[in-house]
Amino acid sequence: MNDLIGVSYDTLIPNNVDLSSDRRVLKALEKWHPGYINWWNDMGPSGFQESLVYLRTAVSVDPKGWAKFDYVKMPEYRWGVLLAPQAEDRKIPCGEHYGEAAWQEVPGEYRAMLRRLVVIQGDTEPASVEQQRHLGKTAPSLYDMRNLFQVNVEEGRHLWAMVYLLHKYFGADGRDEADDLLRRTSGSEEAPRMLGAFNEATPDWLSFFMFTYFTDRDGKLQLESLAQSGFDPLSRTCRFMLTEEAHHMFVGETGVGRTIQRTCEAMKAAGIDDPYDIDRVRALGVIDLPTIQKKANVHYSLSLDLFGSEISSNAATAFNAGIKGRFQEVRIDDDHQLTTATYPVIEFENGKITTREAPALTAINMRLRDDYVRDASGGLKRWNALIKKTGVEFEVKLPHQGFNREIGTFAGAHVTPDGDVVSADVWQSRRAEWLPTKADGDFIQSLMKPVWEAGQYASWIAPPRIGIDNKPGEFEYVQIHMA
Ligand code: BYC
Ligand code: FE
Ligand code: FE
Repeated sequence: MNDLIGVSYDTLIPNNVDLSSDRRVLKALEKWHPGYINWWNDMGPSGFQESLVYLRTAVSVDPKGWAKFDYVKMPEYRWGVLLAPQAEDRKIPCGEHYGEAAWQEVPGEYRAMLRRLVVIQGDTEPASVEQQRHLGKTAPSLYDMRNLFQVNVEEGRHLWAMVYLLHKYFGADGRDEADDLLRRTSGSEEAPRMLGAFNEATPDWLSFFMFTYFTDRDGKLQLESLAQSGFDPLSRTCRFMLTEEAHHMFVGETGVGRTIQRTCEAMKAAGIDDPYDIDRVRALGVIDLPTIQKKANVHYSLSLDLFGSEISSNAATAFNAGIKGRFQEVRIDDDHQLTTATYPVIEFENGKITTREAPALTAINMRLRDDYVRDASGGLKRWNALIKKTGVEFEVKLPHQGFNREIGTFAGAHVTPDGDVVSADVWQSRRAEWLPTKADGDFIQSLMKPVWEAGQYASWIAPPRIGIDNKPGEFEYVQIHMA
């Protein structure tokens, strides 16, 4: 029974994949569901499970009308399985099967590779919810608290998206993988999450905004490349996830922007011109710009690690198989097989940073990371325009790609944010200029005081320019009922 907009509510799990006539998968998902709810209650937003949150729920995959806003208790959010509409006659866009019909079932020879990618993607989603679970308690406003919870429930839905694929297409080992996605935990010693950045702490709201700006953007680029997959169900689910992802990056960009705005306004009002006059700036109850830069440095460098090694046979194999494409593969004007093409790859060797042409097929990760760097630089231009408008002289910059890296050619290298190669000793002695220190963290923590009156904002952040769903400034985005 489908309603007008194509999403069916006749099972526990809203969906547009006709679950009600797919008893096997429906049963498997219904069996997985209680474990998910337990995970959400244990590892999801701490302390706010009883609160009413003004959330958007996906009720359609039509780009014009997919969302509905209403007050919801988070554990009652309708996490659904929603795929973008099937494109007619879709072809495999790259690799050795280029131009063949896209797969509707898992091609046997690529089963293991596909499963691995789906599992890695799925693993990051709950990880981010775990990383952010304590932030509600120090929300700088109800507006921000609501945005945090919106991001959290949608990351929960992204987990559902991958779990659906595992149950539907990967049989018994898919079921085991789906269970393991609820077993690993961010930061755990025994069973950590799979990728580096997802085991780091998100200790404060500035980190949350930087994470949604920089790390959710890795999500965007990875989803873009999985949206090019020749395995059509993966492509379709990623295409819909991308519509939600846009909001996460909006939360990050505007969150950092509002923080910067408030700092500059407070400096101007107090007659402070020097952004490095840190004690005086901090005494105003705002976060000094150099510390904001340091936070950007950490989150950007951790996010660059998520692209894997510049030269990768895994990535070449996935591309060649037609399992993972390049960013906007179908718009690229080439043979989509990369039989002879080369691509410039950055390399650290014998203490020097150089660039060399490598076979493009092996440089898929490098290329996606370049696309990411371009995408990530947009927000910095807008942040810097905000600063300039207030008359403060400061520019937020992306550090060099070699700075603070643990994966790829720069792992173990000592590169400054400006891109100079220095000795380990020099790097260590200047570390505190580039990355947040314990004292920086403590200072930020001291500002993280909850503000729970509608329309009020913490000292360190400017109000948003417009409300969510066009709500007025005084709107009560969260009705708090503590558990
Ligand atoms: N940490 O050939 P290599 C998101 C491993 S974020 C730990 O260099 P490959 C989200 C790698 O697994 C998007 N290990 O790399 C954001 C491999 O191990 P094995 C998540 C790492 O495979 C915010 C070995 O090193 N989705 O959605 O080409 C909130 C050599 O690998 C790391 C995806 O990532 C690391 N950083 O590329 C919520 C898409 N980097 O197999 C959600 C799926 C590499 O030798 N994943 N390794 O044991 C992929 O496409 C690829 O696996 C990667 C790595 C891009 C991650
Ligand atoms: Fe996600
Ligand atoms: Fe996200």
